[in-house]
Amino acid sequence: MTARANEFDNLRITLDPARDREFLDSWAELEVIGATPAGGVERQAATVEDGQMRDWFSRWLRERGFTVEVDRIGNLFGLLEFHPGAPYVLVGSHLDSQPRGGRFDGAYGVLAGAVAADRIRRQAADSGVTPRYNIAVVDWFNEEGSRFKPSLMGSAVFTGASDLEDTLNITDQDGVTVREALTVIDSIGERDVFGAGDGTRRLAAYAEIHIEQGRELEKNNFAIGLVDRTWAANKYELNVIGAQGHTGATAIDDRQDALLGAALIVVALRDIADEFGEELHTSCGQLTVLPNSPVVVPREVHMHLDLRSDNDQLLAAADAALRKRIAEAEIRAKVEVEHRKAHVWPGHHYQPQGVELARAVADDLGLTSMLVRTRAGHDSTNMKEVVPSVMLFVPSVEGISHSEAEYTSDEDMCTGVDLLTETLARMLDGALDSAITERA
Ligand code: HGY
Ligand code: MN
Ligand code: MN
Repeated sequence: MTARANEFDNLRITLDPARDREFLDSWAELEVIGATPAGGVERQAATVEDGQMRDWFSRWLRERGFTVEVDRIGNLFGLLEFHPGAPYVLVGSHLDSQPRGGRFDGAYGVLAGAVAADRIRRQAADSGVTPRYNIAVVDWFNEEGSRFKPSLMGSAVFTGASDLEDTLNITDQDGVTVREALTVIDSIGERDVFGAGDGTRRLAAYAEIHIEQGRELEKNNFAIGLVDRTWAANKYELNVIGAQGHTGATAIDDRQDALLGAALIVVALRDIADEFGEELHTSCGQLTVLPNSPVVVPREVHMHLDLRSDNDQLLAAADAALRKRIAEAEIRAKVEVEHRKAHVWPGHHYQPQGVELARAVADDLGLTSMLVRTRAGHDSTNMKEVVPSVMLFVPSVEGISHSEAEYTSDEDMCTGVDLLTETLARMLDGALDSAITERA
């Protein structure tokens, strides 16, 4: 299905089954960590399985000569320093997963980045020619945001978008803090790996590869997605407050049913999506019902919702529609709705120089590529605000993600590793030096 070139002029990358094998052998070791019986994985942030994965990955890095360091929010780095003091090009993604998640989301990008970096290390050793910049590989802590909210946690602290202390004090549903959970898996460092305060100062650029989690590449039969923009997201944490009562005895008119209020909001989300069309995605992914007992009218429901769109104005209109429907739900169910927290990211562009660089590499490798917008959040969503960033996609079968049925073929993964290796090599030689970040 995927177009892969067999030979090129003046290029370091050629189709090479032995090299693919290196990636695939490591992948076979990695994908079983936290495996679920139905073919997925469960490695939520800072759980035992996430810790096992991080230990495996640290060993993998050390065996190949990387120096492993963990920063104060648990981001795990593998460093290859060719020139002491020179900036780094960072490449990676995340090793944590959703509950009963897919094997590929995040983990593919971390291993692809590590293998790409390792190929460049070996090439430098063989040729005696070192890149201009140093290389760092990263496993961002808690990209998924399932156990600890919000998502994109490690990269948000790294880029200064979130406060370190506040983040370390965030708790999971059992009241365990991020700090405690990271301590349990022995994965919390004492310093900022790239210098105090501003981790981005010593970075020249960032690259990430990921499965598409959508159908565009598959539908159009393209090998590579060049991500030029991210959809905006508004995530909300609501608390619906009613009054506890007897499900049999309390008169319907007397009830303040928090679950009814929550249900009305869930239905409103779908109605709003239907009304606004394909440019808006809405959902509620988590409800915590209190006391969650069969004969008790629920007194309280915590809800996590999200609204996403490529269009900022449409998102604002959807937000207004949702607020109106929440007010209606309050009246109908006789409940009060508190907005506890929100996590918002705007619909920004990636630097065009990064997109063009990746397109040129894909062309040189004989790979078909197309522009795509990411609807999912990625750590590059944070990184592109502070350093020139490249975001690449490989196809996802049927676009299925956050599911045990998530699948990307070996061939597509290996193609992505080749593309990433060459893109990284050019970034290490300064290909994105002229790109400007939005927040610079
Ligand atoms: O898209 C998301 O919200 C997740 O962080 N990847
Ligand atoms: Mn991901
Ligand atoms: Mn994910």
